[in-house]
Amino acid sequence: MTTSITVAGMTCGHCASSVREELGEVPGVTEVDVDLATGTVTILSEAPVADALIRTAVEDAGYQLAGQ
Ligand code: 9UX
Repeated sequence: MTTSITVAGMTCGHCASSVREELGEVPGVTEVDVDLATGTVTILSEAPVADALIRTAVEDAGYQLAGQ
């Protein structure tokens, strides 16, 4: 399935890589696509991934979900 989130504060390619790596380690996630210009992050997974796991991964990478 596909989950779209918006991540605030990513300004460079390294930011995008950090977010991609952390989210990629969440169980069940198969692919992560980051659009640096818009902050849109698309997560592909075998099954629904809990919101809390996504939020924690984003925060572990050093960023926040937009609006939080
Ligand atoms: Mo470079 Mo992106 O410090 O935060 S990794 S702008």
